Amino acid sequence: MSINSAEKTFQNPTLVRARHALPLRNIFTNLFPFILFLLLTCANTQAEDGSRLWLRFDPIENSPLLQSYRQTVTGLTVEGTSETEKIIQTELASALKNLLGQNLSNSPEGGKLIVGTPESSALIARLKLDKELKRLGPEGYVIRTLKEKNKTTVIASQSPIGALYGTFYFLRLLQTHQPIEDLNIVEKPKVKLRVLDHWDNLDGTIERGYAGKTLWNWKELPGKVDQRLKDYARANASIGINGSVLNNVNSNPIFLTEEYLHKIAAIASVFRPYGIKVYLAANFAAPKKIGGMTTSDPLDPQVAEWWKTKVDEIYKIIPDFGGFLVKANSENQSGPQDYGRTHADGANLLAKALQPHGGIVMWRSFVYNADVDPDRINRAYKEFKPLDGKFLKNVLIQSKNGALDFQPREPFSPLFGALRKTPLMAELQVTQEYLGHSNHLVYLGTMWEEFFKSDTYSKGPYSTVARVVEGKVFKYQITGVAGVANTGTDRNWTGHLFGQANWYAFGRFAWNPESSAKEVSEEWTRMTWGNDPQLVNPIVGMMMGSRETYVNYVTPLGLSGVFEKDLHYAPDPGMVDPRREDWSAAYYVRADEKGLGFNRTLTGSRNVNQYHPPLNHRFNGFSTCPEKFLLWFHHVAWGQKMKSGKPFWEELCSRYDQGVSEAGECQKNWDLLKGKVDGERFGAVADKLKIQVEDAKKWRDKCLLYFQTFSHQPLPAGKP
Ligand code: GCV
Repeated sequence: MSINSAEKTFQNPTLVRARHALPLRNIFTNLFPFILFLLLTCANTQAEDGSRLWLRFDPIENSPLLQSYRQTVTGLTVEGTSETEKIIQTELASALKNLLGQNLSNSPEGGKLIVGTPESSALIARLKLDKELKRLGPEGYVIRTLKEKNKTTVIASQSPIGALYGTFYFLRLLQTHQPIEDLNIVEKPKVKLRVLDHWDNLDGTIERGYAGKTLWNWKELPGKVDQRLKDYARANASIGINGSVLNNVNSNPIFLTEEYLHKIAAIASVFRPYGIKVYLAANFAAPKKIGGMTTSDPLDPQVAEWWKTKVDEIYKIIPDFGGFLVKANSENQSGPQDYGRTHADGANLLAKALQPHGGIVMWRSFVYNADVDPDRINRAYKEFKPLDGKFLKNVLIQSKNGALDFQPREPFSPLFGALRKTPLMAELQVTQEYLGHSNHLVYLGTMWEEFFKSDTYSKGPYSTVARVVEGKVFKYQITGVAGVANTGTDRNWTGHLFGQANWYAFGRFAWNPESSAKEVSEEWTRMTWGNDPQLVNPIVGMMMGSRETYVNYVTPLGLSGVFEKDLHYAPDPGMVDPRREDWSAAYYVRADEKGLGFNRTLTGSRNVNQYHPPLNHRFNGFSTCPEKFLLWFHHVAWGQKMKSGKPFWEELCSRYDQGVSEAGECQKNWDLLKGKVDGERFGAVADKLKIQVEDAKKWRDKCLLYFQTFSHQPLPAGKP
């Protein structure tokens, strides 16, 4: 029941006057505070389904902080009439009303918070920020307190999109209770393309999606556009994401037909004012499949003509179309190799068609044809390294963070640092295919920080993956970070409420790959759960440890590939897939009487040699290889003495155990927050943690019992 309808019931004159006038009035007076309390709690709880994400803007309690915010923001001037500038106006006015309880309508002159561009705002033009703003580019911005102008705060950018990004930054300061009275913030993204890849299918399902169905309602589009698309675009803009690939890389060519292009155009027009371009995953066989041609050979002039005509048509319908993402010659997707051509031939075919329109190609390096090398993880490097420099300027090679497939822990793919003349774009997986789907609480910020901080040594020390991706090591002209999205139609968007943190962190890391996972988790926690240190500290603690905990009970010490067939949720370390050897868990785990792990040293598959010195030596040596990657690079004997002094078997058992007990700790820590967060969200997370703790035990028990059939060693006391 809402407060309003409750009031109406109490004030109903017939009810009050007719039979019980006096007694009722007394009861009402005595019980009023209690009833009001109940109603408020109820109203609050009902709203807490997680749908507001980190953009909650709950009122800041009366405090010196609130007073100082109110004094700093006494008026608002947002100039310009573009769609984006209108969004800035409504966003600011409504956020400030909610946060500060101030109604600040947009005043044309002299507000104490001024937002805009030199073009749209005479006030900003007068500040002569042009040079500085130009250096920051269209997406960069400054937020500055002008001392000489009565402490006015200015959010300025070259373009309205930059001003929108600056607006969300400013609001984040308020949401996270930071001081705002003396600001001098200068920001620009370190990466140009910050793209979410949706593996969404035509039938509404999402490959590896665990939060409901696709947000794109193909049946209703273009006539009806769901309001949630606007909410999605807004959330992305708030974290700087500027592109969405709408369909699965296992792609259906139907998305390239005129009928679908009009549907996509309708989505693009909702995304546009939020600075988001749409991209499509292109099916390489489209000329044959939908074009009525007899071949899709990239060197056939008629095929080239078909793509040119198709791309021209796309730009007529969607003038700011971003370009194509392509999965070719991988997992049954067709590609240039079907015609004896190279990946460069294929990518350049599309790049040529897109180039006059400013479009780009993101060509995936996720290939692992068995005839290239017996070790799956050697294959992509072997295929792409010789092609370096053979791609057109508007092509990026998009590589997953690791050489295998989004495992809970992998060393960085050796392709990072191997391509000097071709921009390498990082592909991260936000959806938790191998990380407990939407059941396990695993914060991925720490995984991405580890990845981006890894030194590739490709141009001497300090050639980190982050700097490679940012184009600083090899001076790439265009740069990008992609993330496989975890969004869907679930009310809370991501299935698990903590999955939202991964969406948020993806945006922050794509904007700045040198971000700190801890800072990002703290920002998100404050905005999502509240600023009380009694909430922030334990939640950040849970998040920061969560990925290591998961690694411990799933793939400790550098294990990989231990998952059940197809679903990739539960353990099945002995699984042999009759379809392909390299889809089998047993292929990766390599358990035998001697020990466990994949020998990729110089006596094995020689994968270590794909890394620059000194990493190749470091990974090759047993004592120099970091323990977290041990089983990735080495086949380790059961009795091998480990750094802890324990034999390997005991160490392995204790890592699994540690994972289980850490998952239990996480659950206990959450339980301590009961009553400190709203009941609905508390319960939703508690339910998921229950599943996680049970799953952790299953992982430990199933894996250790399987490994024991080879090690023939006893399990630690108290184990299955
Ligand atoms: C979209 C893995 C996943 C597939 C995915 C593929 C890819 O194999 O299991 O679902 O396909 O990676 O990234 O192309």
